[in-house]
Order: sequence, then structure tokens, then C-alpha cells
Amino acid sequence: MEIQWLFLILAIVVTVVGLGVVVANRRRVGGGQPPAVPPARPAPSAPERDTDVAVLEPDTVVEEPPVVEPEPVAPLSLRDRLAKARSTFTGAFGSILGRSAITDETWDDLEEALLRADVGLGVADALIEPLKERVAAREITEPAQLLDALQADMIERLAGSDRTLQFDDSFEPGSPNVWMFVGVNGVGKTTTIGKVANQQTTVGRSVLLAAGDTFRAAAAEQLQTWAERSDAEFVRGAEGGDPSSVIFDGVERASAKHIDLVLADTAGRLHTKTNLMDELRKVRRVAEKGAGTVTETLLVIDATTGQNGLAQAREFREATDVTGVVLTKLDGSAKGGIVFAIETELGIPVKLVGVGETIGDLIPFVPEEFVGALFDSGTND
Ligand SMILES: Nc1nc2c(ncn2[C@@H]2O[C@H](COP(=O)(O)OP(=O)(O)O)[C@@H](O)[C@H]2O)c(=O)[nH]1
Ligand SMILES: [Mg+2]
Repeated sequence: MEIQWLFLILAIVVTVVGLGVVVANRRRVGGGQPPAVPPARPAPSAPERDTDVAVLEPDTVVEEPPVVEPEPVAPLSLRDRLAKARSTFTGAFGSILGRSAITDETWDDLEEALLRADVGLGVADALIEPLKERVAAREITEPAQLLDALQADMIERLAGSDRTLQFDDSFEPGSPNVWMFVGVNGVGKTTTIGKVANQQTTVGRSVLLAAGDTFRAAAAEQLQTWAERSDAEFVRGAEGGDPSSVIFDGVERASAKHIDLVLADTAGRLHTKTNLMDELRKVRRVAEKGAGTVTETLLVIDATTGQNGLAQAREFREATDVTGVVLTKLDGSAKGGIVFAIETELGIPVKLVGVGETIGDLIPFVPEEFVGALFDSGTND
């Protein structure tokens, strides 16, 4: 009897445990649903991972998941940046190409577009007259040929200038090159210095930024931020102090620390214009008083001001020996033609162009690329 009871209890226990195992198994594979995936089974050679790889066919060779780099944001091309400058031409070019022949309207359209782009009257005539002669001689007969010839002539006008930034590396250590940045207030001097500093430290030169705009405290702070970003040394003076003494101190410090290049910021506004120009002459003199040599004086011009920028440029050129122009804000300007006016009427090469507000938005001026971007109507305009 006792043995029968024992068997009965044993049978019940076995049944209950057996049922429990079946239910548990069914739950694990999805509450009665057919399993969505085969059970995971690490392949013998699978490296340790910290994340689960759920889908593994038996005997699948485990491959390392591809390293997913963040999608690089494509830098805007020069063509994109010059959309506004190009738009000055696209309408006129469209009308010109829309006619089957070269007519009086063609010349009107061309002249208007060139003037709206601010190339200036002199340059517009100098570009159009030879084209008219070639059309009269039937050397050019089609509208498309005319635009090709114009493009080639525009590039030709800008050809031949030395646009390299002058850096003399034959100087003894302790004798820095000095690049001065001049121009009216708000054109982008300080921003350009930050961008140039970054380019120069990137190519391996040591750089010091001297905050010669003592007119506003914010100007020195702004420059200091750029110095930090571009890994450059920084020298400032007291607000309202003498700009020349800041530049002098900067050159002294650069000399003592064997820094290759001093970028000198200057004020763009003083009580009178005569003051400003005298100030710049003094800054330049003082920059060379110690061990430094000014190898570039870059005049910064805001491209959105068009012909006004040209008038400013004339004054600066008279006050100081300008060796190159930096044309800023070309990204937001319809007046890209100002490049031609600057080069033709002032004879100063445009060396750099600013195409945005961030540290990488400064590019060397290459005539073929610039003119090409103005003419390239592409597909997405
Ligand atoms: N869009 C655009 N803005 C620029 C460029 N260069 C400078 N700026 C802006 O112009 C303003 C004045 O620049 P800043 O460097 O302070 O001029 P500064 O007074 O001559 O030193 C700032 O808001 C800059 O971000 C450029 O190439 N493109
Ligand atoms: Mg400034």
C-alpha cells in the first residue's frame, strides 16, 4: 500500500515537472508563436561581442559588422557658394542662349549683367568691345560661342598674377614674417585672420595673433577665440591702448619664442580717416622696428559692398603698401564682378576669398575656378 502511494506521488511529480519544462520552452520561443529566428548559436570562431547578434544561421561565417563612419557632410563646392554671384549672370545668359543669333539685345543683356555684377564700366567695355569685333569679323557667330569666348576672356584678364601669400623662410629663427590685415570695420578682418591662422598652423608654421584692434574690447576677445581654435599664440593690449605697441609686443614675443608668423589685426575705424591711415602707417613702421618683417599687407574687402569696396581700397592703397586683397562674403554677394574691378583698376591681386563664416571657409583665389563657377549653370539652378 505504502509503495503504491509512493509510486503515485512519484508519477505526479514527474508529470508536473515534465509539463513545466514544456511550457517554459514554449514561452522562451515566443509564447507559442513559431520562432522568428533560429536560436542563436555562436559560431566557433565568432569573436566576443558586446552586442547580441540575433540572426545566425548555423555555420554562418561571422563577419565583422562594417564600421559605420558618420556620413561626411559634403563641403559646399565653390559653385554652391557662388550661387548668388552666378544668379546675376544666369538670367542674361539664358536670354542670350535663347536667341538663335547674336543681336543688339544680346549686347544689352551682356552689358547689363556685367554691370550688375559690379565689374565696373571700364572692365565691361574692355570685355565687350573685342567680342563685338570678333562677331563683326564673323569669327564668332553663335550665342553659345560668344559666351564661351567671354568666359575665356574673363579668365585671361585675371591670369598671370602672383597670388601666393609671401612667406620668407630664409629668415633666421627669431625673425618672424608679419602679415598685416587692414580694411574698414566689419569687412571680416578678424575672421579672416582666424581662418588664415588655422591654414598656417595646419601646414606646420607656428603663428601668433596680435590684437591690434584696441578700439573695442570685444575685438581682442574675438581674436583670442580664433587663436585658441587654430592653436596660435595670442597677444593683446589694453582697451583703447596704442595699436602699434600691441603689434610691437606681438613681434617681440614671436621673436623670443621663435614663432614663424605674426598675423596683425588692426582697427578699421578711427575718429577720422586721416587718423586711421596715419595709424596704419605707424603700425607698419613699428612692426618692422624689431626683428619682424612685413611680407604681406592684405586688404580685406567685403564683396557685398561692390564698387564702394573699391573706393575704400584706393584709400588704403595710398596709406600703405597693399600686397594682396582678401575678398570676403563672396558667398552672400551678387557682386562677384568686383574681382575684375579690383584687379584691373587697382592692380592688386585677389589672393584669398571668404565664402562663409567658419574656419574652413577661406580659399585661394583661382581665376579658372571662380569664372567657371559663375558660368556653370549646371542642372540645379
Ligand atoms: N558670410 C560670410 N560672413 C563673413 C565672412 N567673413 C567674415 N564674415 C562675417 O562678417 C562679420 C564681421 O567680421 P569681422 O571679422 O568681425 O570683421 P572686422 O571688423 O573687419 O574684423 C562677422 O559676422 C563674420 O562672421 C565670409 O567670408 N562670409
Ligand atoms: Mg575685427
